[in-house]
Amino acid sequence: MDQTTISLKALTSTQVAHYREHGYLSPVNALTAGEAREVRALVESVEAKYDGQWPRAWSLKSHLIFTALDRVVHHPKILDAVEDILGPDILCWSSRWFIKDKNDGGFVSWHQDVPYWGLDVSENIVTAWVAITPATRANGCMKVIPGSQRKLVAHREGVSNNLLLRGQEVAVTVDEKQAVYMALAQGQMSFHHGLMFHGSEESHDDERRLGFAIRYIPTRVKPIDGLPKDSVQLVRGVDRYHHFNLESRPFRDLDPVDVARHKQATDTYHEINRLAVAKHDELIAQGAGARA
Ligand SMILES: O=C(O)CCC(=O)C(=O)O
Repeated sequence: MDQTTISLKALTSTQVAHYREHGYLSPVNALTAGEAREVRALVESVEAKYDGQWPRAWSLKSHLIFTALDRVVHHPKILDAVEDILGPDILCWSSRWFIKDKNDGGFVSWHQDVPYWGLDVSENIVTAWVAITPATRANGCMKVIPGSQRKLVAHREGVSNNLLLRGQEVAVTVDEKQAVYMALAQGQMSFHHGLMFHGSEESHDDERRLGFAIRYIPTRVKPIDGLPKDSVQLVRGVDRYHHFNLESRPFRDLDPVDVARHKQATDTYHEINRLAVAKHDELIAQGAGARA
């Protein structure tokens, strides 16, 4: 989409140009501090029932089973800004919790996202990373390498203590001096492109770091051939392509029907994640990279 011919809803043309050139944008206002506090209260009430930890089974796509998280994924301030980046027809492909506590050892190695998602890597795929608590250098805010979104690179897996599902890490040297740290106030968000090199360090701070990462894609995005059919939620506009099954919104927390559908959706996610890895080398050999 030619961004110069549409009127922007939330971002300035300078912010959109920054995202397009550098692959990230931060900070962007999203939730009010009060809205973020309500989400934190939900998370901590759930954690209190499950040995003080957010259940692993609900790490992904928890917006399908909790109404407060559904509201975040559909929040007009977030979607207006996402629309400025992706255009009017938007799917939420997934969401994911990244939670760190002081000295828990959790970190995220440098990696790119889309190669693990079974989606066309040349597409403009964006994560809105929403700070449910303040994200700072001390508690391990996210860091990015500007401009790294232009090319898909090889990854290795199994880096321990990594918060990522497969412990993946780019198999190239990263110049840490180029890193930009995306500190956020409570309720703010950052955007990063799906091929951006990004990661984060361990927390050494008393302030918990609760990050809710929401993955948005334009409806036109094609899944890679040969994978199980994935599911997504239409959050704005119209889906004229029907590349995915459509997910429904929850009307109350943990409705058994929603919980069963959520399990099916996340099982498919894991299966795609596993199979997509095998396609990496093929894509790298083709010189795959970002179009947007
Ligand atoms: O929360 C973090 O530190 C990393 C987040 C991340 O890897 C992602 O949103 O893809």
